[in-house]
Amino acid sequence: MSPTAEPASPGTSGRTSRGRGGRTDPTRLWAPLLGIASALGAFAVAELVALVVGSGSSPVLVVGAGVVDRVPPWLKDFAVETFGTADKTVLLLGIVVVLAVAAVAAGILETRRPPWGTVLLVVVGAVGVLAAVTRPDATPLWALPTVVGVGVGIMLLRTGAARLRAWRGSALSPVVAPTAEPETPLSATRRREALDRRSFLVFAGLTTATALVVGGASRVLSAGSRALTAVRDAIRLPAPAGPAVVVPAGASLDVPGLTPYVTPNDEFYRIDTALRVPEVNPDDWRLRVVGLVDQEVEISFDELLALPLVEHATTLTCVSNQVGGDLVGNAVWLGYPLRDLLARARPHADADMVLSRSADGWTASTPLDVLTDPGRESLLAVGMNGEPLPLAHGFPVRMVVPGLYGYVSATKWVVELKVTRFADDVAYWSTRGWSQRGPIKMSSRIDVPRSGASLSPGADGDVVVAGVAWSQHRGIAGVEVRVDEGEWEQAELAETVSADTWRQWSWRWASPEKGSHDLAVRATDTDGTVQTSVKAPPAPDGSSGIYSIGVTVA
Ligand SMILES: Nc1nc2c(c(=O)[nH]1)N[C@H]1C(S)=C(S)[C@@H](COP(=O)(O)O)O[C@H]1N2
Ligand SMILES: [Mo]
Repeated sequence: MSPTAEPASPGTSGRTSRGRGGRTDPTRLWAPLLGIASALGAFAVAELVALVVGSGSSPVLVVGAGVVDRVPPWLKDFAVETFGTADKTVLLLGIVVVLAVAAVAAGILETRRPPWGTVLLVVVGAVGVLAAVTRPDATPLWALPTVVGVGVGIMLLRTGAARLRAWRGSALSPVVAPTAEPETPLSATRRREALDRRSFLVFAGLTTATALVVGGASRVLSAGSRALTAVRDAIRLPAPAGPAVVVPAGASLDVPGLTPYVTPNDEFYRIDTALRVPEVNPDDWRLRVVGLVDQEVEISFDELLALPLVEHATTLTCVSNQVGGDLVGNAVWLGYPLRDLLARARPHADADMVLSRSADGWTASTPLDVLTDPGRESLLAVGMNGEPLPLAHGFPVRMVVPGLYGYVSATKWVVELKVTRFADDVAYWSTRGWSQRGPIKMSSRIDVPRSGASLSPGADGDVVVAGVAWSQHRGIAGVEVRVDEGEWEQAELAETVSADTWRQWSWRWASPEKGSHDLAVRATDTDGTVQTSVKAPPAPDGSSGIYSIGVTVA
């Protein structure tokens, strides 16, 4: 046993004698809690200030957004793959945990070693300010919520720490000469301790209560999205000027568990860098076409709705989708052809790209010739499956381009189109290791049966295998299924409304043998190209490879 473990050391014996009567050091419990209470106060005030400064300037959100922007491709892949659409919640939780640890540390430091708690808060505040002012859509004012919040937090922390130290002093002060003048010194000490304790606890309690009330109130007041939802609900979209999309019954096979041909809006995958859905009021919305053009164009939402709109079904796909993954969805979009809008602006001959920008500063680079192609319905979309765009899918206006991954084409909350050149401008994900151009790779997926399923063949002894396949803009011409190392066998294709959507397929597996089997699928497009078996990860330009699952026939 080490010598310092003996109760003979000065520190230990001193504390033992002072701790008589059950009195212990109150800072052990209360210093960390003081840190948390001060942090709550800081955040409540920051949220309140953020209300005035503007949505998006709230400290946790700007720090989160800063983290999102600095995430390397492999980590983005990992997060999307592991947490799916919950990746944002996980990130925000992570930030809250880090902040809570910092708050506890600040409470302990400021109580024990002032002013190190203050120093810690200043450092955390500096990070927050930096994150805020470097947001692409930030004004210098965005520093204000963090500055005011941290200022208030430091005040609370210092005041609380001083009171806590006073309480500690009286709680641990030695009881002098218990034999002389019985009762008096002891009760005097206790009275002082009680006063100090009360002074601290009232302060800490008031701080916490006020923080919760103020924080809660700012949250309620910031629920502007409710107001925006009402605005969205009141919008009546015009009918398309051209033919409406009519989905034939034959596009949807009657196989339970098969992905529907048209994805309902509330089941449509959502991918974007926005931690809080940007709130763009259609009354304030403007789209500007700028850059290498003869004529800059600006258009309002009402002007857009008054133009002849077309309806077109397009299947969106995320470049982060793994082979067999579900970051893909099909919708009927209503919008104005981008080629018509660009024609008004008259792009210069040396331009080859359109850099589209969203209200929250995100960008995508789309080849100009894809957008001006008379044979391709690239839309400035306002409607999705017969409704105004949902807030999370780009309300009030987004881009939809058949055949390109979303990260280079599908800008939500779009506010600017800059006609430019690939040599001169690089978009958001392309500065983070992803390819500048992103045509969608042909792919196919088995939805039924599920991977790992244990199957009992139907009355006829057969098993139905079904799924979807896509090769946007070229279109799917065939799908084949293979059992184990057998031959590729032709599946049946459902109907489709255009080459820009996926197609359902099904295949009847006749009298499968009992035991474990692998099922694989591959597609062929209308050019006769067969889906590659070469495996590629999502980064830098989309996954490839053959999807296969294991099943057991009982
Ligand atoms: N403003 C903005 N638009 C964006 C993105 C984004 O991060 N911000 N992500 C893009 C990506 S990567 C994809 S795959 C599609 C997804 O569109 P969805 O969420 O409507 O499915 O949106 C694109 N548009
Ligand atoms: Mo994406």
